[in-house]
Amino acid sequence: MSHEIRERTTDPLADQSTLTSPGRRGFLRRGGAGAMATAVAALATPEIAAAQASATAPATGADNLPPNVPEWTRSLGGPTAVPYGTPSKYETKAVRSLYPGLKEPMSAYSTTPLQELDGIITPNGLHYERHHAGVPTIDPAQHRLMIHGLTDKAMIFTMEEIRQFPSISRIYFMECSGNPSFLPPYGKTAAEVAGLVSGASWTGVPLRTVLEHVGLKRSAKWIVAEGADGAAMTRSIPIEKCLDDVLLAYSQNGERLRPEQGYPLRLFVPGFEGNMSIKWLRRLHVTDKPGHTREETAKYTDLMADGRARQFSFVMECKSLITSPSGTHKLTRQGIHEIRGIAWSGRGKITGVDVSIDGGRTWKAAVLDAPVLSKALTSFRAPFEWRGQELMLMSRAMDETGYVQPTIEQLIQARGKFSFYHNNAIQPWKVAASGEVTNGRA
Ligand SMILES: Nc1nc2c(c(=O)[nH]1)N[C@H]1C(S)=C(S)[C@@H](COP(=O)(O)O)O[C@H]1N2
Ligand SMILES: [Mo]
Repeated sequence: MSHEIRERTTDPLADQSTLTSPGRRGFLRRGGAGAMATAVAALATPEIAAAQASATAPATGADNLPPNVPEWTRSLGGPTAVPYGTPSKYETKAVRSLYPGLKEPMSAYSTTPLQELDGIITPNGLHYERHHAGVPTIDPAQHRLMIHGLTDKAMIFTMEEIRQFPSISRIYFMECSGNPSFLPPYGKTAAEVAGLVSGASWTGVPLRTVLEHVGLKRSAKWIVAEGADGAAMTRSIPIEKCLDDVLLAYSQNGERLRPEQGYPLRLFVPGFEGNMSIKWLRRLHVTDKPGHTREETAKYTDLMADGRARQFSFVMECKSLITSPSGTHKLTRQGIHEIRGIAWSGRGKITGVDVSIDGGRTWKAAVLDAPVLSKALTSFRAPFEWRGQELMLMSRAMDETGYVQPTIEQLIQARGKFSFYHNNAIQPWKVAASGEVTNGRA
């Protein structure tokens, strides 16, 4: 519709630009909005009327379509300074939902609605969640971080003391290692397929700074981190990583952590599987060996084809996902469209993403949007043409180590059929002749 109007520059409706120019307010005040609407309606042509009828807006909303002046332009808006802003009430699809198959919300996952979002930052209310025992309500004044073990001194910090250390902000992705599981049912939407990944700007104190403050003994090789939730989730992190880029994070996208993300303090372990970023962090035990906790023995190990389990598979390997068009989307016209998606690697920067529309027979390079940051989501885009034929859309990412995202067949070949975590396989989306998009793996 907007396309139609732009082409018709000789049409009287080209004057419509006056409707949106800043000067219109004055006009409205002088002539009155009603008079304006009538004047413009008189310019309507049969072509425009037909285009309006075919527009997707509901019939009842037709009064708000050009050439009329919509009702919201003819009235005063809502109040200013709502204490905390929320998205438009029309954005009903941009919400988290329980991971498919899960019914109870305590030891559960919820997914980021990737197919509704753009760019590399996930809004805080939509960051994916994974809780082993629900979300605790923690009074920051009563929260403490204890550091002990192979340190020169054992120390307990208040939140204020932690925030007084020099801080940094970094944009990173976080992904659950169970994203997605190898097992059916395969999801319908991008969120159901791989919505346990999000991106945010995290602010906090480099763990290294605080470790230098307490002093590490030479024998310190691991740090066992423990959460204050009912699960007391506990994981061991190698000391080299702790001294590299691990954060004691207290803010996310500029505001304090959300309770779901670990308020008031979480560990953030860039590029490693999400379960190591212990939320509601209360204790760091510096040791000379890993804790071999429940979360690194019974859980979060990868059963291999020979029956042995791979332990401490920390890094989230390079991966990409087409978010648009993706499952449940629909192409409504033939012509040029755009593949959009996100790519990420726990080993560093994304160096390229290839896309295919013919199920992997031919590939071409997508454009990466700036910024391309290490261990962060990276946006990619690629145009493609749709002439009503069936397509199989795919993307495959590469990172700065030269690693290329595998197919599911390659992954199963390397790891056998019994692995549950660390599935970074290429995800296909099928476009039907009707334009409807569904999971190509279903
Ligand atoms: N204390 C605690 N930390 C935790 C968890 C938990 O249940 N309790 N879940 C872990 C898992 S499995 C993941 S994937 C990430 C999820 O972080 P998010 O909910 O902020 O996305 O937190 C990790 N840290
Ligand atoms: Mo996880």
